[in-house]
Amino acid sequence: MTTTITLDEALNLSISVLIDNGFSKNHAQSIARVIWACQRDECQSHGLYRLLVCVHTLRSGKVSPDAEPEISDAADTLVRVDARGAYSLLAFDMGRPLLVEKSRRHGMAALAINHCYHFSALWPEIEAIAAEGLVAIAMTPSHSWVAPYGGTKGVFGTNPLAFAWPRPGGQPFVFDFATSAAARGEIELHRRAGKAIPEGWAVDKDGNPTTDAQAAMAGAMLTFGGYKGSALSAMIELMAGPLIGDFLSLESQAYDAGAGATPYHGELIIAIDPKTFMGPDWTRHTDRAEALFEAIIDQGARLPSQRRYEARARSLETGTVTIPAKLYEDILALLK
Ligand code: NDP
Ligand code: PYC
Repeated sequence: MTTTITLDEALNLSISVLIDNGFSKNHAQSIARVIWACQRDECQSHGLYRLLVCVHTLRSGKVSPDAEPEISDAADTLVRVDARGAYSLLAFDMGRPLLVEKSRRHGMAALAINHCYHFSALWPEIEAIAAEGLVAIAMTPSHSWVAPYGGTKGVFGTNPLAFAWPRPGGQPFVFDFATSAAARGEIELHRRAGKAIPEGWAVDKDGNPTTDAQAAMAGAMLTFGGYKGSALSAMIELMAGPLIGDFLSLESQAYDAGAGATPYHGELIIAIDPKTFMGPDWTRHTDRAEALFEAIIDQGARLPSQRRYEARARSLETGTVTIPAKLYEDILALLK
């Protein structure tokens, strides 16, 4: 059973749920915009479902509903934003203008968000940076749910890695994926729907392969691409953890102390100005990038984000989104 609501209702409902539960208007708007965009693009694991997670995290006393982020101009090529124990999205919104300005001035720059709770997909952030004509890379740890290749106990987070390449006159080339075989949110959605998960996503608490979503959540998730995903996941732990002076996924899990709240750590976002790197010949080089995309599409393969852009066009055309009826009921129950 599903429920269809308008895009306007999806946004207003998200803001109301967050404000009713105590989030400040600024936080509610930054969070709701990203949740809404994910639902519009049919990214179910990070769409309206995340309202349940945000409210649970607030009610467990973990996330600040109203801390104002503190921005510091840490170096020529580094912006730091201390989220001060609140969700990451307002910190990103506030740090982005200085990141863009520094990238244009110096060719590249990084934004380090510290001390944030982080629940969101990364593509809305890097898409916003690509809209400024910049290349972007983002990464973040989570909780230590994922076993390293060859092991059976959680060490890594689901650690998403996202990349955006701006394209002249078109939507950017974007990928954004967990370095685990699937995002934790996908397993949670399978559990809610009473469905088995595919083989290769997880092992149970005794280290045996499982397709049971509940057993997977009690055991350990597996990396994508075996040892390659495992190494990438370790890189994300290091780059968005110790490098920016913030928690590893293991430390986030320990800090959670069984609350089952959103992970608490940092995020690293890097922006690169292609005009600075490519020099005066930059249009020739962007044409060469376009030739790469054509070589992919011409043989019937698709670009990452094509499904998402098609979903976006569909949602904008109908003016609606569709979610499981039970999820809609659970969200309405959060209103006060
Ligand atoms: P998916 O496996 O669903 O998709 C990952 C990427 O691969 C997307 O860019 C997708 O494009 C692309 N893709 C999928 N199929 C194909 C194909 N056949 N050909 C080309 N490209 C393809 O994502 P995950 O489940 O791994 O992650 C989902 C979300 O979860 C991400 O947005 C991530 O940021 C978020 N996440 C957030 C975490 C956090 O701590 N904040 C932790 C882990 C994940 P398309 O969308 O068009 O299908
Ligand atoms: O789906 O793996 C996930 C996730 C973790 C934190 C936010 N999303």
